[in-house]
Amino acid sequence: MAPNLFGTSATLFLEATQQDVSQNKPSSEKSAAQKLSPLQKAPSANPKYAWKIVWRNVIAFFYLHVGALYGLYLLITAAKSYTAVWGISIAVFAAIGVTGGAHRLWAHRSYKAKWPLRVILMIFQTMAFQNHIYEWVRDHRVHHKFTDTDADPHNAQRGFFFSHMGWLMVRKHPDVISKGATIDMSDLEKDPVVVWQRRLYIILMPTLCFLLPTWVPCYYWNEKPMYAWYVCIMRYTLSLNITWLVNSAAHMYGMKPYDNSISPTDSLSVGIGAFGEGWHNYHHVFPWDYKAAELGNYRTNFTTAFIDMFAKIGWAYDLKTVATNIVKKRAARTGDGTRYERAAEAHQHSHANAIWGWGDADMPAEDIQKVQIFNKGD
Ligand code: ST9
Ligand code: ZN
Ligand code: ZN
Repeated sequence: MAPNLFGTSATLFLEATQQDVSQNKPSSEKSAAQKLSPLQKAPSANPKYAWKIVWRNVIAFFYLHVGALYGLYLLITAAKSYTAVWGISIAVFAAIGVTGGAHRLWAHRSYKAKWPLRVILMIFQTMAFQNHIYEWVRDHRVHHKFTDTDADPHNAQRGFFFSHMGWLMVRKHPDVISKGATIDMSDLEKDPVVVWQRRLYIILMPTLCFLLPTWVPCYYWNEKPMYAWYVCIMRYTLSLNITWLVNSAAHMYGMKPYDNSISPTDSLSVGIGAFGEGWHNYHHVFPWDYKAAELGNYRTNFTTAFIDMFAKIGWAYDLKTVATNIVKKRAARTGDGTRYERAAEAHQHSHANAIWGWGDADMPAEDIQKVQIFNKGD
């Protein structure tokens, strides 16, 4: 099931086929098409590829952003302070569900979690409505494996807007689907928590992301339903935009200390806003590190603090990280020299297969042998 905004199929709604981005077009026509279409900066390798706008999503995102502005206005002028505290709490839980759950646990397998923690993370991730775990992970693994190509669902080579939110308003490039089919998802298919969430997502998601967050302020402190609703819309839209910055800003602005040949960057501001997910150059090079950063600095990495806290009671275990000498060696070979000095014979390109995380068949043997594992469980 694809949990699109209003159901499993977008075909029920009005769609518009836009310009063909065929490389066979004359160059004058091609540059005109590029000017018209910010989504089409990078020409497709597939001459048949034409992009289709999913108007249902365009309208939904328009409503969310206008509603979010109104929610902000109500929050400042009229809503009760409890409503604000409640909104912030939901946003924090939902963020942890994405970062600690969908991202570091399920997508990258950078640690393991006992079932009670997996259930908590699944509930939190459902509150975030960023698609169910299975779909989120599939898109994210494809993003890591085929970064900066047409098979990358939010390919940053197609511009800021596309990688930020435009990718959710058009049909996927066929390469995403064909190359995505090569990604191993068997671990998620075996996890009952993931399977159960996927099956019930159509009920769980609206309840946990919209209905409950709106109902609680009305019932417990007599908030006006309209205020509670628009504050809920604001919380959701803001959380989406902060998440999307990891795909847009953290693929464009910042340093590349570990691999200079890929678009992901290390970005302090995204790191703080996105609960520790802004160390994106490091993360793309070492996606199996549970800290998603070289340094486990809690000030910019609240998610690491959360995982460490659950490691103390044994619910999070097999926390994987990368030895400093491996990090240094890689940075010297392919980094931009901003954190570690580049070796004299440093390469311009990494020559390394991109990998999606722990368990990817292309993981270098040295990285597997030299992995550091904390709080060993099984
Ligand atoms: C959202 C996700 O916002 C955000 C993800 C961000 C990730 C960031 C990661 C960074 C780290 C984490 C940072 C967190 C920070 C948090 C801080 C918070 C304060 N492989 O998709 P469909 C196949 S979601 C293989 O419909 P279309 C598959 O067979 C926002 N196969 O494609 C599939 O069928 P099924 C809310 C694939 O028709 C079939 O194709 N959600 C793959 O082109 C159809 O798939 C929305 O807005 C693949 N990768 O439609 C929903 N993909 O699923 C928006 C597809 O049954 N989405 N297949 O197996 C849609 O409406 C549609 O997906 C579409 C494309 C229109 C975009
Ligand atoms: Zn990742
Ligand atoms: Zn990325």
